[in-house]
Amino acid sequence: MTEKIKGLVIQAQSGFFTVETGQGLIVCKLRGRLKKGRKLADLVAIGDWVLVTEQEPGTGMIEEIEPRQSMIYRMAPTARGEFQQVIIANPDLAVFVFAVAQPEPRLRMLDRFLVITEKEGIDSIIVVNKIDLSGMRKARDIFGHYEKIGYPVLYTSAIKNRGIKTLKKMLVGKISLFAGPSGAGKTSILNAIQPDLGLAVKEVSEATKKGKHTTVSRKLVPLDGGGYVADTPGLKALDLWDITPEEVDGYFPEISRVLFNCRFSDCTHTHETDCAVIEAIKNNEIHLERYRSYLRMREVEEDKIPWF
Ligand SMILES: Nc1nc2c(ncn2[C@@H]2O[C@H](COP(=O)(O)OP(=O)(O)O)[C@@H](O)[C@H]2O)c(=O)[nH]1
Ligand SMILES: [Mg+2]
Ligand SMILES: [Zn+2]
Repeated sequence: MTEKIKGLVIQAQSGFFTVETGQGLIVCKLRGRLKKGRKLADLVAIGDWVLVTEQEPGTGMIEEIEPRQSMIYRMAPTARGEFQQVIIANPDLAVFVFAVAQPEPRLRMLDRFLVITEKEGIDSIIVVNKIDLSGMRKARDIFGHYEKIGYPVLYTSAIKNRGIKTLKKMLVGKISLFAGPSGAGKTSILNAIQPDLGLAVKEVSEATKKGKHTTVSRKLVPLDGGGYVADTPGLKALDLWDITPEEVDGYFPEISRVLFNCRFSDCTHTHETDCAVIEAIKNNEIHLERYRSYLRMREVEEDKIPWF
């Protein structure tokens, strides 16, 4: 019997998967028996750990797929129903890049990203870029409350090369995903970390251009010091949304921390007296802007809040 070799899927394109193993790169197809049954999700994606057998040198077959710890996916409508496209499996870190100005930061977008990673249990860090335009004080005024929630916040300037070394260290040995609005400086930051890295990585962005329906290749771009940055072309942040209003509570850490103290178990955290969430807002333990994002995700209209 041919020996099974463990490896990491670092590229996926039209049914071919490049697997990095201790014995080099092996370009694999998926063993037919793995494809049996109703297929409503990508069976293999970049970031998956697999067992492969080598056929010819450098080519082989994926025989087994290890269980996934987490993933970033989008639901794509097809004739046979919603298909779960896996953008990346098992990312270690999501890096959300926002500019302190130019463009003005949209915290609603950041909060949506954070809810997605909370749902999947993926560690997140917030990179606040272009501090050369604002100074630290203004940057902290806008983003400081995220540190209190527990998210690492890193203040950078790609242009002045500030904070880049610290960020680079945080990426070593990890599989990281970069996301953020267009113009925030993702490409510039990646280029500052490693020459041409920004060119190699097309980010998850809030691009407004209509996506072209071409077959995309997804890959992990290697970092010099070990680790990878995920290249996830053509994906819009809004595509990732698959969260119902009912589950939102659990994905705001600072809200889920206090809501057990509400007097009634069916508290809606909007108008009730003795609501622990409202109490925490009044005590500055929950930031009002976070609460606004929370309301929006729960599809509660702000003018329904009597104490606003
Ligand atoms: N002032 C300032 N401008 C920056 C900084 N980082 C990037 N930029 C500029 O912001 C614009 C968008 O940067 P880019 O890296 O393409 O953003 P991306 O769309 O997120 O990849 C470019 O004109 C950059 O030169 C920064 O730290 N400070
Ligand atoms: Mg870019
Ligand atoms: Zn409540």
